[in-house]
Amino acid sequence: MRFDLTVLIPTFNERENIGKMVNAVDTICKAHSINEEILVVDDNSRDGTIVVVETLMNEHRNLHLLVRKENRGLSQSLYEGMLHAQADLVQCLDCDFSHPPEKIPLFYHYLHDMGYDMVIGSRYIRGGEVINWPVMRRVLSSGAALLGRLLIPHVIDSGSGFFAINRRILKGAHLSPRGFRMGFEILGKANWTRVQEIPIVFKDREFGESKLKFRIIGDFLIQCGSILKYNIIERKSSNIIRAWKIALCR
Ligand SMILES: Nc1nc2c(ncn2[C@@H]2O[C@H](COP(=O)(O)OP(=O)(O)OP(=O)(O)O)[C@@H](O)[C@H]2O)c(=O)[nH]1
Ligand SMILES: [Mg+2]
Repeated sequence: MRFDLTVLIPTFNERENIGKMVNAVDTICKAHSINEEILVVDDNSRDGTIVVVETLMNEHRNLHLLVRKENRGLSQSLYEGMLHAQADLVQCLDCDFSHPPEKIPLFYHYLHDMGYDMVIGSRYIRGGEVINWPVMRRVLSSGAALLGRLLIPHVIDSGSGFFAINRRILKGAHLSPRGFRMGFEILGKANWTRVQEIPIVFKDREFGESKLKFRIIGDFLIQCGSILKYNIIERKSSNIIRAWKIALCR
């Protein structure tokens, strides 16, 4: 079967959320005539997430599951999911309802009808918002967004995690996914020309445990170094220069 879109949902111990999220995605896509594959990429959860997905697969023929047994990590899971996706257009979406699935048709519109290479759900542009986050979390997230803008200045919220791409931009790019910011890795190294941000309201999770650890700050700093090296020393990409040109011309 040919799919219009692959919705990639990374999971690690998301038993309380995954069923609701699969149903929500399916309902929204069907209502907008989007023939979607839902690909759950799980890092060998021990809480029953896998059984929930396997049961749902009996009623959702478009639901697929990839269970990874090694090298756990969010960005690695997303990358592996992108390589396994059956559609050219891929939407990444957290399982905990922090990313509103109702926005998927708008991401799809920008990719499919308007030909954008990447669409990013932004918490920090007009109309975007974060609800229920403690002050510390807001400070760290805004700081990381600012640091990201030193490298890719035309994108305000490179780390939102709610983004969609046309997979053609990955061709020939040597990504080294680590940490939580796969969208930033793509912005730094893949072959995009047109990127669009759309506002999203990001809500803190209600169910399940956070997997975020302080070490993702270190992962992000290493990732910034890797993107700088890729662009400036190895000259495998001119994304940083392109992003600065776009930002300065605005
Ligand atoms: N496959 C996989 N998924 C992960 C991993 N870590 C987190 N996830 C999933 O990635 C998404 C984002 O993780 P969260 O724990 O919600 O991280 P966050 O949104 O930054 O933090 P909180 O919302 O506070 O929990 C969720 O769907 C998680 O289940 C991982 O190591 N492997
Ligand atoms: Mg979350």
